[in-house]
This record gives sequence, C-alpha cells and structure tokens, in this order.
Amino acid sequence: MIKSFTINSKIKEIYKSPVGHDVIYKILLQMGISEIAINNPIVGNLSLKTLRALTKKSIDKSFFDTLIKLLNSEKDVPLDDNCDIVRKWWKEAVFYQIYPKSFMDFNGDGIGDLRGIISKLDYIEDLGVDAIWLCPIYDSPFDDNGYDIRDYFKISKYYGSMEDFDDLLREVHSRGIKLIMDLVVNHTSDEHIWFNDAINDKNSKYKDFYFLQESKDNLPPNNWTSFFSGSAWNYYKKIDKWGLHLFSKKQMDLNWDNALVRQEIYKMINFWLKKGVDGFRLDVINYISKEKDLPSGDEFIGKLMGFCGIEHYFYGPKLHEYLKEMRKETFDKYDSFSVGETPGVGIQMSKLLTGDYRKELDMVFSFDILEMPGHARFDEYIYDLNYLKKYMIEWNENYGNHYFMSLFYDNHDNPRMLSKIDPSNKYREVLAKLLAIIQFTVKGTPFLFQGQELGAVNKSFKSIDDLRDIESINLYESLRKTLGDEKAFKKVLSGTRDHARVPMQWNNLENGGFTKGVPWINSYLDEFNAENEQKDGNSVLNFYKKVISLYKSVDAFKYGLIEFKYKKYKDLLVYSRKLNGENYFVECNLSGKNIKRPYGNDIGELVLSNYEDDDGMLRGYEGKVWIIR
Ligand code: ISL
Ligand code: CA
Repeated sequence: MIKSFTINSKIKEIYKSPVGHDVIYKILLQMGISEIAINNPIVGNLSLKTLRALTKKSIDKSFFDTLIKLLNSEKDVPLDDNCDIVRKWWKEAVFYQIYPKSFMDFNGDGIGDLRGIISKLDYIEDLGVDAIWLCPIYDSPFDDNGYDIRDYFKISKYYGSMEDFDDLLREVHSRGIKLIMDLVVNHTSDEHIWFNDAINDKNSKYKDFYFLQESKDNLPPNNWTSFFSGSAWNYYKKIDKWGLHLFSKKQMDLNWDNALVRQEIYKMINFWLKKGVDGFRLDVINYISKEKDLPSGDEFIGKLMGFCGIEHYFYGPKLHEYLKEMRKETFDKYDSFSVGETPGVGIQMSKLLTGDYRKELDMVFSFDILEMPGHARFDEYIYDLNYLKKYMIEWNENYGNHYFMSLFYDNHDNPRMLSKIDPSNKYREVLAKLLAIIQFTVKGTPFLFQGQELGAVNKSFKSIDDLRDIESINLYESLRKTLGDEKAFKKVLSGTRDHARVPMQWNNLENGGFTKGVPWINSYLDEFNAENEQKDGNSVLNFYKKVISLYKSVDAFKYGLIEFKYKKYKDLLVYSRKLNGENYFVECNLSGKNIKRPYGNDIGELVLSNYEDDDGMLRGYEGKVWIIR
C-alpha cells in the first residue's frame, strides 16, 4: 500500500508510485525533457510545495490539488516478482486489424463490407494471421466511421446483415482464426434510442444514462475540450441542459456511474460473446470513469496535453472497479480476451490495468511509441528509430511476466509509421522489412494494421476535400481561422487519420481492385499492391510471411528471455531471445548509414535478413536474425 501524498511530498517519492511515475513521465515526454532530470538529486528532492512556488506564474494551485488527488486515488503497487510466464493464445497470436470501410467492397457501393472481408479470408490466412480485430461494424450514422454506435445489436446496412456476420464468424473460425470485435462503450451516437429518449422525454428512464447538466450564464458546465476540436458540450434547448461529448458532437459520453448503464452494456457484451466472438478491443476504455461533479481542467495541463480536462477522466476514480465488474459479468464467463485502448496511460498504470492477478484487462495499447518526445501527431518531424529502441528497452526491461505488451506501429487513427521515419519513401521496402523483424522478435503480441504487410505509406491528399475524417475536418476548420487555409491543411495533412483509412490495394485494376464503384475516399493508388507483391519473392508481403512463420515456429520469440546489448550504441538495436536452449541474436541498423559491428562479423548461422547478402557491416536499415549454436 502507498502512503498518502501531500503538498510536502518530494518528486522522488512521487515518482516511485505508479500514478506518479506515469504522470511525471508523460509530462516530461510531452515537453521533450529526458526523464534523467528526475534522477537529479536537486529535482528529486523538490517538494510539490516548492515546485508550486517556483511555477506559480504558469501553473495554478488547482493543478497541484488535482495531482495529489490523482496520486492518492491509487493505493495499489504493481507486482514485479519474476514469476513464470503463463502461456495464453493471445500472447503468441498474430493479430490483424481490419478497418471494414476500406478493406474490400463486395456489392460495388464504394464502401467496404462483410462479404468483401469473407472474400479475402484466404489472403489473411495465407499471411499467417491467428486473430482478426474488426473495427466497429454496428449500425451507425458514420459520423466517426462507426465509433458512434446507434444500435449495438444491429450490423450497419453499409456492411451487411447479421446473417453476413454469422457467415463471416463461421468462415473465420473454420480457418482456425479468432475474431475480436471493437467495443465502443465510453459513448454512443446521439441517434441511439437511449439518447433520443433522454432528450425528448422528461421522465425518460435513460435521462441519467448520459452527462446532461444544467448550467448558468449560457456557458458549458466546465472547460473540457473535445478531442475533435471545440468544447466537449452540446446545448439542448428542449431540456435546457448541456450534454458531454469527449469526441464528436454526435458521440455522447455514457454515465458509467449509473448501474443501469453498466447492466445494459454487460447484456450487450454477453450477446456477442454468446454468438462466439473471441474477445474485444475496448475503445478509450480508461475514459469511462469521470471525476465526480466533472471539475474544470487545469489550463497548463490542457495546453500541454492539447485537451483540457483530461486529468479528470483518463484514469478515473472507479476505473478499476468497473473493469473488474465488467470482466466478472462478461469476459470471464466465456474465457474471452480483452485489450484496452488506453490513451495517456503509462507503463505502471498499464500494469494495474492488465496484471494477470488484477482480473481487469488482459492487455492495453499504450500510445507512447507513436510519437517522439516533444512531438504530437500533427507535428511534421522525422521519427528517429533510436526512440523506438529506447521505448522497447524501457518496456521490455520493466514489464514483468504478470503483464504482456501489445506491439503495433500502425492503426486506423495514425499516419503510417514508414512515412514518419522516411517521408521520401527512399527506404520503403528495406525499412518495412526491418520494422517487421523488430515487431516479430521483441517480446510482445504483434498487431498488424491492414496494408502494413504491403509496406503502405501516407497519401499525398491534395486538399481538405480529399479528407473524410471528422477529427481532421474539425481541426482544419478551427486552424484555418488563425493559420489560413493552406497552412491549416498542411498541418492537418501531417497527422490525418485518413492516411491509414484509404482502401486496401489488391491488384492493378481500377481503384486497386477495392471496388467496382466510386470509393468513399480517394485512394491515390501506389505502384505496389497485394497481387504484384504476391508474385515478387522479394516483396514486403513475402517478407512478412517469412518473418511471421519464423515467429510462429520459434517459442523463444514468444516467451523467451530478451536481453538488449550495446544499449548506448547509437543507431544500433541488438538483443538476444533465449528459451530452452534456443538462442537467437537480432541486430538492426536504425539509420540509413553503414554501421561497423562492435561485436565483429562472426556471429552464428543466418536465419533471416532484409538484405540479400552480408558484406561485413550493417547497411542502411539492415536487419538480421541469427541462430547461435
Ligand atoms: O490518440 C488519440 C488521442 O490521444 C486520438 O487519436 C484517438 O481519437 C484516441 O486514441 C481515441 O481513439 C478511439 O476513440 C475515438 C475514435 O475516433 C477512434 O477511431 C478510436 O480508435 C472515439 O471513439
Ligand atoms: Ca459495399
């Protein structure tokens, strides 16, 4: 148990607590300051009181009150004993994320659909995939492409029918592949029957399903901002109340403190589990517990994080309670897998959310890998793989056997990792293969996002009219007032989620074979696609097949001890994976320049490389896997 923190607590004590570690780590990350600063005795011995006095011009008192409250809200300390690892299917599975709207269109309306996915299951099986994560397919007005659910029990008519879903699930299972669904329960669409009823019927039994609050002087109840620009509140004249939406104006936050909400959600989860789905990816699941009375956010934190109020809901007071209850009422009844999407949560909080002894989630997606320190998604900068090295070492060396990492580069919310590192595409193929070597040989569960196996890169969208993502369009509208149209579009282009949402490219036919109709978004076709990569023995796709089959045939890459070597050697990532006598050695050049091996050239038996030959040093982005006999 952790003792209570006060304004007199010292930074070094705070940093030892799970919440304190992650909050301080995150603030330093956002500011681009190395966490070495914390080890400086002068800094470590600073009390919050002194810090408050030193920063009173930029940080007001409320921040320190909030921080102390947050620190004292978490009494548990993660277990870090070196227990044996418990083997689970989801610790050794290759996951493949499908964004249904852009995967494959079967009925020619320009929108991907379930029958389109069924037609591509052989391709997915051939790649070596063990589990599919399917982004939302439920009935939705598509304000946020399905993350605004109108009916949890109905398949969107754009994607097909419930029979089509049953066919898909049967076809997936018949191939020995598992299916996990996207569970969006932090909010519903404003067109959901619960919300409609709450707004239109004064005595509605759903009126406490949402955050509908009175407010005075025609102002929102607090200063929280939405992730999609603007205030996080809508005003409803009919009931003279304000409704909370952390995301789009049509995505209304559910009030998880209402037991009736939780009961309805658990009923829905069990409906899908009874149908045989194998688990869920839980959308922004760490946001579900909001601080009582929704206090206004600290302006300094708001500026630093880009969103005001986040400190009051990213790790709320009842988060663990609700996750334990959810697991007991649903997942554990079907031995179902759960991975939480948890923006803002660091390594220590991740342990308290996923420890096998905690009975909450099995795994989380942590986002600290996605952007370099001091940078945010809409910044234009070159991603240095030495940061990825630092991240992998940090997590692999501190995430014990009670926990298991998810490993991903791309998803439907981010630009392509390849383009962050090399926007020129000069190293596209060799870099894509290097990233594959790292993702399938460090310790953790690999999650591929559709197109990553082809070496997909960002798109050169020409104007805001090319974009479809509500987040991008809202951001453009708010930026253009100050930056003007051109600069606003340039800023949005660097981070738009649409880079990842353009249709898959299957062959050389029109629209890359994605649709015979007009695609819902212009895909700006690349010269590569699945068909021509299938035929090319040296393609990224065929390399992914090789590295996936290596990963699946070698236990050491799933459960083996990982040891990093030459950690201080810039541009070089080297580690071994050992288990039951198997000993593999992985070496990666994280730069485009040649590197001399500090350990000499006599290593062992070469198993896999992204270069045809070996010329006595590591060339640009060269990666090699060796067996040490
Ligand atoms: O990372 C982010 C904020 O820190 C955002 O890119 C992202 O919106 C956030 O991670 C939440 O994403 C999830 O919830 C959103 C939906 O738009 C995203 O597609 C989904 O992945 C609201 O449901
Ligand atoms: Ca379609």
